[in-house]
Amino acid sequence: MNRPDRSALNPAGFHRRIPLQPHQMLERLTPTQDVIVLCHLGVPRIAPDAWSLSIEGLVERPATLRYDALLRYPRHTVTTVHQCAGSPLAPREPTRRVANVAWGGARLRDVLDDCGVHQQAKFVWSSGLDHGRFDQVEVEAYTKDLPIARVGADVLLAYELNGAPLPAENGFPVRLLVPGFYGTNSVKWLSRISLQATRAPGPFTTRYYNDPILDAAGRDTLRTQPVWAIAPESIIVAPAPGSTIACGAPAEIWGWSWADAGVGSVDVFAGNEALPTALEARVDRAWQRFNAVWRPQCRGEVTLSSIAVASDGAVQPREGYRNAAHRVAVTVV
Ligand SMILES: Nc1nc2c(c(=O)[nH]1)N[C@H]1C(S)=C(S)[C@@H](COP(=O)(O)O)O[C@H]1N2
Ligand SMILES: [Mo]
Repeated sequence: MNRPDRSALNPAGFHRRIPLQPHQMLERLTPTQDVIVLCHLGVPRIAPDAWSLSIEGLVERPATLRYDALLRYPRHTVTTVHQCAGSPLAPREPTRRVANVAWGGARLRDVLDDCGVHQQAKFVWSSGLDHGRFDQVEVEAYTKDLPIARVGADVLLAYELNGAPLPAENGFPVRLLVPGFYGTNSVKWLSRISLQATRAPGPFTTRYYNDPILDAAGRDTLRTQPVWAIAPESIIVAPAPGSTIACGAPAEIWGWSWADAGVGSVDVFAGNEALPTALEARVDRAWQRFNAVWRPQCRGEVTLSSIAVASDGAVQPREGYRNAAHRVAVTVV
């Protein structure tokens, strides 16, 4: 059915771009053209003066915010790791689709304060202007939720990426941006915010993006948890897979690590050998560089790996989860 009130999608349908492999993530701040793009339903094309955001639900004063009014709120910036959780159809598969970028926009907190949030509101529901079919399911709008306690200081109604207006694919003119949560929660082409007492219905909060909770033995407990906070993770940028390393001489192994809580330490391994590893402190919510020095023995193929330990003690798993350790095979000659 043709619905003229709905935004045109170009392209329509699932659309994604994964420009960089870990060994290509050389830059601290990812250039915009190298940022991952993930659109379940297509890319709406919206002019700023045709855009507005409705704020409704458990608020004293529901509002419709236009683009120029949004720009009058104080501009806030956050540099943060931006990571796709991977396919909701393969939630335990590591994909390492990640970037580190600067976002600019208005604080959601400031806008909500002007609307007066009711005490009973516990969740922020957010919907985009994209619509269509994903995995055989017909979707009216891409809708996500987050706990209201999370809104705090740095959840943004973002209109800038790396100091320029958002590209269409990344949510132009305005997207939600939840620093420290997986990208899936940061709704692009944002059109509606609704304050509610419960989690949002809809496929992207109920059917997809809920992880099975496993017990200590790795068995499914039949309970799930939403894919919200980014779990501790690290990637080895250099050496690249398949590199040849000279034996005897010191070689540097370096990469990036991140977690919602920040990373407290990283352990780098050459085979089973743990290497002394230095880690920089977190600035804002950016990823943190680690580096280790290795004096390889002359022994052929070696697998390098790294394990991040978050500041709250959570440890990156070796396998079986989306944040499982990254392994890089190199040859020592
Ligand atoms: N409206 C809408 N927002 C969305 C999506 C979407 O399909 N529609 N995809 C989500 C997913 S899964 C990710 S990983 C991020 C990707 O953001 P980016 O394309 O700007 O990198 O957007 C999220 N926000
Ligand atoms: Mo994603």
